[in-house]
Order: sequence, then C-alpha cells, then structure tokens
Amino acid sequence: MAKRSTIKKAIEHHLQFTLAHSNDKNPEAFWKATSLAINDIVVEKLTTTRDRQNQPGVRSVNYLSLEYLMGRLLSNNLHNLAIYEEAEKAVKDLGFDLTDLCEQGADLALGNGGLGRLAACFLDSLATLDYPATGYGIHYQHGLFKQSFKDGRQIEEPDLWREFGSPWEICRPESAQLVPLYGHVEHINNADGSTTSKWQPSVQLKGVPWDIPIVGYNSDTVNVLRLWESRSDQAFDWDLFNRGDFLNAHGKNIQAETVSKVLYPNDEHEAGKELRFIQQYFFCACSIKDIIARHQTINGVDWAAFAKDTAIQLNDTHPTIAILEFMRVLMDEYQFTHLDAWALCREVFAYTNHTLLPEALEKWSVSLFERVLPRHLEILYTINEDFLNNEVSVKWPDDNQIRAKLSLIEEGGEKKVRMAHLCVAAAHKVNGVAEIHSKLVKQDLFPEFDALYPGKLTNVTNGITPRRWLKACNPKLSALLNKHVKEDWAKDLDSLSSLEKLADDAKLQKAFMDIKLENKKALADEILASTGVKVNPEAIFDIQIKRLHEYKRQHLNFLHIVALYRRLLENPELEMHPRVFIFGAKAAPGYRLAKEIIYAINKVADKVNNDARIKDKLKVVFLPNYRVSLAEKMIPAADVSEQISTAGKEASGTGNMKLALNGAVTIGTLDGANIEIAEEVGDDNIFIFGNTVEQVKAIKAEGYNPYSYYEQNAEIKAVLDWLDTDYFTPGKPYELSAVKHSLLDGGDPYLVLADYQSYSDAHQALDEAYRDEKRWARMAILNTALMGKFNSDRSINDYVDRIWQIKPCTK
Ligand code: 26V
Repeated sequence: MAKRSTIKKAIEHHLQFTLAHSNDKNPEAFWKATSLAINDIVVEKLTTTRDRQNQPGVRSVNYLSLEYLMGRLLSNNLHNLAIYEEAEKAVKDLGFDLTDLCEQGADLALGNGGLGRLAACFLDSLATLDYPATGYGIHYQHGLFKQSFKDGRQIEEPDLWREFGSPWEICRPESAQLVPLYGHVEHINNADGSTTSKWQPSVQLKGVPWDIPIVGYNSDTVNVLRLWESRSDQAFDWDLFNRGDFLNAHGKNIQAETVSKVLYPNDEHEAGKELRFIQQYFFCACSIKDIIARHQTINGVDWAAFAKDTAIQLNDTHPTIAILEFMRVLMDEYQFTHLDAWALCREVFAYTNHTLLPEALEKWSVSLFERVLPRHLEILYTINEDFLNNEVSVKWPDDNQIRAKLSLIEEGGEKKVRMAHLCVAAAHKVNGVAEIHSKLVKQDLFPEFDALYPGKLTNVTNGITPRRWLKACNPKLSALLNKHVKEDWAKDLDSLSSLEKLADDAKLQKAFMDIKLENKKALADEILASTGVKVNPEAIFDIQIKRLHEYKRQHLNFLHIVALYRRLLENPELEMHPRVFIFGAKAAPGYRLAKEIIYAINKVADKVNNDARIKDKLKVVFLPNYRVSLAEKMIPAADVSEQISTAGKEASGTGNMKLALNGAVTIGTLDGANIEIAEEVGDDNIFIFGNTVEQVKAIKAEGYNPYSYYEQNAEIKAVLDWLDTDYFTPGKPYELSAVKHSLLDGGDPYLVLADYQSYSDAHQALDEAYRDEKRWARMAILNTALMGKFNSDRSINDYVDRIWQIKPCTK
C-alpha cells in the first residue's frame, strides 16, 4: 500500500516534471499532480490486471453503453485503493486539504441520468468483484450541458470536462479502428449460382480509443472503460491547402470530429437525427472490431472459443447496431453463412430494457438506414424474413396480425426499424431493471416474445455502489457504521442489517441524527453560496433529485408546495414542522413543459422564501446544475426522499436507493424499485401513496377526466387558479399557466390530480412522524440498515448468474 511519503514524492514529481510548476500552490495544478500521482498506482494495477485477464479461456463481459455518468474520480479512486487517509496526510504536508482538492476536478458527465449512472456503478462493482470486464462508450468532447438559471429560466451552456486533458485518460492510437459509412452494395454473382454482397462505402471515419481505468474497491482489479473519439482518417487535404483554400483544408476533419462532439439528451424525441444514428454506429463498429481484435490476439481466429469467452451486454437499445455490425463482419469478412452468424450472435448478446414509455422505444427510418448503412439493412431484412417465417409463423401459423406486430420493421406510414424487437430476437436474455418493471415488460411490452421464447425475459433489479454513495459521500455516517458493524459493509452491504436491533437505542439514534444535522448544515452552506437562500438546518430537508420529466411528477411536488403555502397564509399558526423543499433537475433543452415546470418552481420559491408572514416554516430551493458531485452533497443531508412517479412509468429509479441508504425516508408510489425498497425496510418505514399500476390502468380505461378532481377538490382548484394570477409573477398574469393547462386541457397524462389528495395526506402523516423524534430516528436508521439488497455488487452477481456466466479473475 502506498504510504504518505511515497504519495507526497509522486505529487511533487508530477508538479515539477509533468506540469512544470514550481511550488506556487495553484490548486488546479495541484489537483492534477495529485491525480497523476494516484494514476501511477492505478496504471500499474491496470497492467497486471490486463496480463491476468488476457489469457485463453478467460470469459469476460463487454458492456456497451452510449452513456457513463462517472462523476469525479480522485476521491473515488483513493477510497477504492484504500489510501484515502494516507493521501490526506500527504496532501496536508504539502499545504492542501484533500476534500477541497477533490472539489477541483470536473465531473465526467458523459450521460443524462439514471441509465448512465447505473453503467458507472456497474463498472465499479465489476472491478470490485474481480470480474473481467470492459466498458465501451463514446469520448464526447462535451458531456451533459451545464445548467444555470436566469430570471428562473434554465440556461444551457456547453460542458468542457477535458478542455486541457484529463489526468485519468490514456490515449491508445495503436488500437484505432476504421469505420466505413454510406455508399452502396454490389451484388456479385458466383459460379455456383449464389450471390455475394459487397459493401462499397463512400466515407471512412477513424475511431481513437481513450482508456479510463476503473479501480475496484479492495480488489486485485483495475478494468478499463474504453471511449471512442472520432477523427478523420486523413490528416489534412493538401490539394485544397495548396490551392489556398486553408479553411476547407480542415473541412473533413471538422465533419468527422462532430460525430463524438456532443452527448444527446436521451429523454427527448430525436426525430431521426442522422448524426445520432451515425454516433451509435460509429461506437458499435469500433467496439465490435476491438472485441474481435482482442480475442484474436489471445486465441487467434477461433470462433468456437469466441462464444465461450465473450459476453456483450447492450445497455438499452442505443447500441443495437452492434448486432448488425457483428453479423456483417462475420459474413463479409469471415465468410460465415447467415444462419451460422445469427447463431453466434444469439450466444453472445444480451439486452437490458430501461423504459416502458412507448415514445422512448427507438425506431430508425428504413430510408436513413438505407442511406447510411445499406449493407446492414440488407442483413436486417434477411434476419426479419427468417424470424417471421421460421419462428413467428411456426408458432402462430397464418396470423398476419402477429407477424405485423412482431416484425422488426414497422409498416404503415414511413417504414421504421424497431430496435427493441431486433434486440429481443437476437439476445439470449432480456432483462428489466426492477421486479415490477420486468413483469410489465413481459405482460404489456413483449407478451408475444415471452410466449415465443419462454425464459428469455428476466429481471435484474438495479443497484448502486455503496463505495461512492455512502463511504465516500457520507464520511461521518461511514465512521459511525464502522463503529457498529464488524464487517467491511462497503463490500458486504447486507451486514448493515446488524443495526436493526439497535434502531431504538437512544445513543445510536442521537449519533445518527447528529450526523444528519451536520450534513444538513453543510448543505445549507452550499445552498446559501449557490442561491443566496438561507435555510434552517433544523427544518425537514425534503429532496427531489432526478431528470425533469412529467412522468416523474416534479409538478405534483410543486402543487403540494403551493398548497402548503396557501394553508400557511390562511393560518400562520398551522401546526407543521418547518420544511425545506429542495430540487435538483435538468430538463432536456427541447422539452418545453419541463422547462416551464422549472420556471414555476423558481418563481414560487422567490415568493415563498421572501414572505415574512410564514415565519420560515416553508422554503423552496432549486439548486442549479444538478450532477453527480452535487448529488454527493445533497443525498447525505436528506430527511425525505421524493419518489413520486406515476405507477408503471419509472422502470426502477436508483436515486431512491441512494437516498434511503443515507437515512432518508421515502415518500413514494408503488412504482419501480420503490416496491422492493418498501419490502426491505417495511411498510412502517416508508410513506406509500397513490394509485397502483392496476388502478392507473383502470382509471385510464374508464376515461380519465382531470376536471372532475379540479371541480371536486377545493384545494386543487384554488392552487391551479392561483397560477393564472400574477401573484408569483407581478404584472405578468398567466406566466405559470402552462402547468395548469397541461393538467386540465392537456388531459393530465400522468394522473397528477388523481394522486394529489393521497400525496397530500401522506405528507401530513410524514410531518407527524417527524415531530416524534424517536420514531423518525428509528425510521431513518432502519432505512440505512435494510438497503443491502440494493448494492450494485448484488446486481452484478445476478447478471453473472442469470446472463453472463463469467468468473472472477484474481491474482
Ligand atoms: C427516454 C425518452 C425518450 C423520448 C421521450 C420520453 C423519454 C423518457 C425517458 C427516456 C429514458 C430512457 C432510458 C432511461 O434512461 N431509463 C432509466 O434507466 C434507469 C436505469 O435502469 C432507471 O433507474 C430509470 O427508472 C429509467 O427511467
């Protein structure tokens, strides 16, 4: 293990020789030097891990994801290497505070939300459990946009996470790949009467990999996240340059570089954006070629061994083209027959579904496919023909309706490729991400596929890494847990359940709640610094953090806040514990209503926070630029976790797990992983409200009428009508009407009004519970104690048992 003095020397070395800084105490340079010093240790382990894993017979998983929301790496790597304390001392010797130093690094925000963060947690667990694994993704020049507010409205600015390079990356030009695009397919007639297809692409890109080491916690393993950057395959157009056309001499480079320039929002309609499609193909083509190349370096060309040694997991449908690219390579470069190639695909690929929302299921137009990837479309047609004739029609003879429903191509109107159908047909396993979600995938989304392929559809409930989401982000609570739990709970999270018997212990309760208060004070400082709002740390900190989306219903929370404000104005003596409602959320730049909801919350916050009449009983804060590193500060300070999606809409949620693990009590619907959280912590330690999936279906089947709630519930009516006035936007009535309009004339697609009363009642019960200090402390402790199931190590072991069949590879 690296000692204080070694670390200190390495930092000084990098400061002086890599960065050419003297001892000038520049915090950014110091952060970089510290990261480089730690990266030296990491890279040594990376090399030994690779030597161990790159052996014949070692089966590994390749995780393909368009998104990785890694956050910052320095503190995480120090914790996982178990050298945080030593580094703290070394840095102190050099005149810095390690916590402050860790704040210097930019977040690696190469993802949108839950799906990207899940990928990051899974990489952490794979390395921790010593599984051979490679993550593949895109080296976006700009990650998720930075958010600020101007007069309450969201402003987006580009994210420059590696403007001057990142200390954690290793560029590997020797593993660059070429990616062909566009062009046409030639059909050559063979002597035996068969035809051979030959793709003549007209454009070629180059993919250059950047490797980010993934350090396991107290393990032997450092795996790799390999991110592809697009470049032109020609450095420069000398012809144009010599003719004096200096700007266009770079033209091709610029075009080629746009492919990995920017991360697309994953929760916005993409309406056939060609660049996004090319992004997907670019990354799939590079990754498939890399997987094959690595295999051949170890085994030579041995396809039987390939299936034995290779698992490929598709994180949602975004990397679906990897299936077609693999087919193409096998057939066009290795002379496989279509059927043999398909059989190999089915051994290798598995697919995770992350949403049931019909508008979120990816479809790409056949015409776009034909233009960009003509050979892949040809292969897809053959797969579809084979699938419909030899599988669908065998199970359901002469049933054209089922053929049309299951076809990989959607007909009627513009022809489109159904990416999820291709995944289900090709994969040997398909999983949802929480019990209820997987049940609905079987029942509602793919019932015929479930009948056609019994056992293919399965569940793996999501999880979170306790290293980042408790050990690193909540050091005070971690120290308390260390005192009471013998085992290394950061590896064996189930061991926290030994706290269950101490949930009523007065000393533990006090220590636990004192820590919560300390964490709330730290967040209060952060709130003051970033918004200017002063909040009382003794108030209930009620937190909703997630992407802004109607189905997640930030506007339900908002309506209830406006109602509380109204109640307080009517009765300033109203019995309630002071409450601070805290939001963190980015809205997709093109999602109008989501942005109106942000605006409405900010406008109400302005009014409420400056109204002396309510005596600080209510505060509302919207923290700008929600991201992993901000989540790490908010989560340890939460008393209440808002998980209030319409039942059946949130596939799993993972923020719900992080908050509960840090002792927040959930107010939530029976949706996604909330159901499993309730099972674990017990009904007495969670506030469940609202319509269930079955009730939601029944309400919709009857014909839902939001107006009936508006007319029959005086509070709902008063609150919605208030939004039409200029009370919150002086001189400008109707500024907040978009929310009301979406709920009444817009039909309230996510049943906000139908769940309102039940939500309000649950909040009332929660307020009463909080005022009983012992009861609340017990609830909070039990939430932390009983979250063992949601360790992402458990999720990974489920993937291993049910899907990947890989083995740890240790020293
Ligand atoms: C995509 C779209 C695209 C079109 C417009 C509406 C819309 C809404 C949501 C999405 C998200 C798709 C995939 C996704 O991010 N799913 C999230 O995956 C997490 C990890 O499994 C899970 O915890 C979240 O519940 C799920 O929403």
